[in-house]
Amino acid sequence: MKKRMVHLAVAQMGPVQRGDSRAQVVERLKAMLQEAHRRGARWVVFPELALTTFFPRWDLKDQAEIDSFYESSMPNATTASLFVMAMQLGVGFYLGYAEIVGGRHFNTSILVAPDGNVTGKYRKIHIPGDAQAQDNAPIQHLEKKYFEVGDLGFPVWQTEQAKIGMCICNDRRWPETWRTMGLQGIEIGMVGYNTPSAYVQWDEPIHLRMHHHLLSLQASSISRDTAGLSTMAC
Ligand code: CDV
Repeated sequence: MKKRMVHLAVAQMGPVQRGDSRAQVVERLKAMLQEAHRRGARWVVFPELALTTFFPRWDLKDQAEIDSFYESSMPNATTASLFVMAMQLGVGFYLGYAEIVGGRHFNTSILVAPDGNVTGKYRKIHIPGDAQAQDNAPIQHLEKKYFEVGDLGFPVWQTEQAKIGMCICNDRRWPETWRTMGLQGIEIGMVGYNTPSAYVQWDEPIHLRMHHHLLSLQASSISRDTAGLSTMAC
């Protein structure tokens, strides 16, 4: 395999509050894209559901309000300037967002090439949490209420720099995610994630949370079918 140098960045954006607008979030993403470019990055990974607050933590009742968290097209009027900036800077990116298509709801990520074009799309397969709110839970995790299981498999995409695959958060903990992409020759695995500080189904001690996160990525990167894989998690 020919040796290549590809500069990669993960853009840790901090929390998005329920009152934050998409336009405000996009400005934050653009500022991080610019900083990553200044620091030499060619690809940037943004988190899971990056355009809004992580709404699965609330048991929302009003369908119109629920649907307001999803995007029906990408790019769209609010995100277009991020794509234009990426193209002008020649920086590709991974972006996680909630997608609504024909009344179906997915937790989605896209791969946007350094020329600004959408090259790949992935829909989260390992949907964690509950379909119904748990009584007396201090924080809900209702991804099963808001998303169906992704229907696009685990593809990889040949870009100018490398063969890139995507998954989303909980997907990183399951071997079939990496094996499926490994068998297709993945070289860089991009993972947007949003691991909550408290999870209703699993009381994981705080000191183990980062350990298990890194363990999943490192073990998957070094396993037989993904030898030489770089993982970028944000
Ligand atoms: N957003 C996620 O998929 N979070 C899961 C939690 C719920 C276990 C994670 O793997 O971090």
